[in-house]
Amino acid sequence: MKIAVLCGGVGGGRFLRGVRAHVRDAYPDGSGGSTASITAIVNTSDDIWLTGLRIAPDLDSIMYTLAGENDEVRGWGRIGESERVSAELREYGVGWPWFTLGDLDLGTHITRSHYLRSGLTLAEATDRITARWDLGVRLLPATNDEVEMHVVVEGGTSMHFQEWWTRHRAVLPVRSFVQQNVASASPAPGVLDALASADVILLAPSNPVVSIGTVLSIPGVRESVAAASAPVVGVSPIIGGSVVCGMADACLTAIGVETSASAVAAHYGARASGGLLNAWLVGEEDAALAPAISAGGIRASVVPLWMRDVPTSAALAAAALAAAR
Ligand code: FO1
Repeated sequence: MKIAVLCGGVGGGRFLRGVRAHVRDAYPDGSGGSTASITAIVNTSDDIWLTGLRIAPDLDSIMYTLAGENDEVRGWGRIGESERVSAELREYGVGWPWFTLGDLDLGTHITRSHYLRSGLTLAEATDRITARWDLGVRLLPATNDEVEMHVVVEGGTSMHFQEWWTRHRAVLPVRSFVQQNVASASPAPGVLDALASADVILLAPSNPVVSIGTVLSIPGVRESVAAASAPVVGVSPIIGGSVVCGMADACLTAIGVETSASAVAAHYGARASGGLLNAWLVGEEDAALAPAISAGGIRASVVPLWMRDVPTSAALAAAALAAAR
């Protein structure tokens, strides 16, 4: 079975950890792995050049989570991290003092920047970096082109998404999101093939605007998902009217979408009427929304959505694959 997962960072990493655990259990290959393959098509619009290094938060969050090296409490970065270099950067007055680059994390950014400066693409660099661990999931950036999400706040100031989120904690009201260079970007090699050959396509419970939205905006991707022979199943990133983590509510409000499991489903649209979704998983807290979602042409499943640990994430993955059948 070939599974393609469109995803962002924190929610994407936890969800992929569940998909991996589930397929290892449901489709074992006899040596601890799985006969199923998982390709994660990862958002890169959070990416940024800082102090000469290319930072790729979503690729790194997913990689660290699948490697078991992530800081589960903080939600991003490496476990056992230190911040000696970033203290030096602050003393020199370079970089962003509000954006902490841990010492171990810097190892990743230095390695990635080294590969990029050697002429490799982001996808090639990602293949080499992730080869350090047996992740059991192929991480594929949605594009090799440098796309960045910028936010125009009320009053007209424009800033990189990361500044809006990490410096201002998404409290500055957004006038618009500007997906820089997305219109001229190309899907990374392998992205469209992964979608065309998938048996199931999953939309992880990631930010529908900044993460999934950007991946779908790369020319050719939305069309490939819509045209794919595989069923498309999404997992709501909203439970009981609230985001699980991150700032999806502020992002949804900025594009005029209500922060609810049904509004996000409608935002992606029903496959039968030109949208993307065959099925949509909502939390038990949102069971009352399921009939209306199904009436809209998207088959709604009510399941426990909280990914507290690997078993609950694996159960969610199992429910998503069951909804695909
Ligand atoms: N998030 C924060 O809230 N504060 C930080 O200082 C911070 C640093 C950071 C460094 C590297 C990295 O890969 C991620 C980092 N994040 C930080 C998280 C990041 O902003 C989010 O994980 C995603 O960009 C949100 O989708």
